Amino acid sequence: MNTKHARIVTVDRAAILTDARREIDKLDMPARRLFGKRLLTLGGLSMLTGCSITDDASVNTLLGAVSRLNDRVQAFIFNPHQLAPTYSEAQITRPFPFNAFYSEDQAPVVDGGSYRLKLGGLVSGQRVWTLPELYALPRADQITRHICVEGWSAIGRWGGTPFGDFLRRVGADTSAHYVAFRCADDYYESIDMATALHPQTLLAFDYDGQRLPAKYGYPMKLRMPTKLGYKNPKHIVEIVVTNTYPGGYWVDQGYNWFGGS
Ligand SMILES: Nc1nc2c(c(=O)[nH]1)N[C@H]1C(S)=C(S)[C@@H](COP(=O)(O)O)O[C@H]1N2
Ligand SMILES: [Mo]
Repeated sequence: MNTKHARIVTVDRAAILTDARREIDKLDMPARRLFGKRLLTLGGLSMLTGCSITDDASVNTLLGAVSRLNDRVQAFIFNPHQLAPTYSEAQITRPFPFNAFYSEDQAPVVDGGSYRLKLGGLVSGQRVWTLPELYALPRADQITRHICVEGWSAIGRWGGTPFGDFLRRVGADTSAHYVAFRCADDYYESIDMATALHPQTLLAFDYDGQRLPAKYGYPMKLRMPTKLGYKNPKHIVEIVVTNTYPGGYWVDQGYNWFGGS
């Protein structure tokens, strides 16, 4: 037995498949059907991803490749015109849950008076925006469901300005791949341009008819009913349009980047 083969047999095949299945289970339903459980053999996965599985580092490479494949499939099947379900006021979850990588009393305190939203990257109008200027933009409202991968979902009502229109207004290159967000806490996130331009993607300033309270992301969050909770950044301070993959706070710890729901 050569050393390479010796290393192959030390890899726990069942554990790899469990992890791979977890990656594929993050896909939404049509994509999951597309993959099917038939592909969930080590041979099938390594063929699909072009990875060999010889040691722990290669296993991580394989799982990363499964996740990136998952991104591409989700992007491919994402319908930019299909709307997420909306709900009635009576269906709003009260109180709406708070979630962050810290507890509620540690939510960042942002001073609205001195706040300036920065725009960067592939944007011709790289000026800063004050809150009153942003509040004067055309308005939209939605009652939609927020789904967190920690196992809860809740219906909430957000108000703000359609993000695609805002991107066009500021002269963003809408053929770029990514829109990245930096937040007042240590959070950061990035999304695909198709989702940025989706009609229900909202730069939200309000929650349930009031200014967003600190816990829900004052002074603004990106609200996307087509994406999982962790993709929706709160406390946005900078928006960058780019072709360089920016990652995200949870994504860089192994969550799937596309994060469609
Ligand atoms: N800036 C920032 N945005 C964030 C997070 C965070 O910790 N910081 N957590 C994310 C996660 S995992 C979820 S589920 C939602 C929670 O939003 P909520 O507090 O309005 O329910 O915010 C997302 N956006
Ligand atoms: Mo979440």
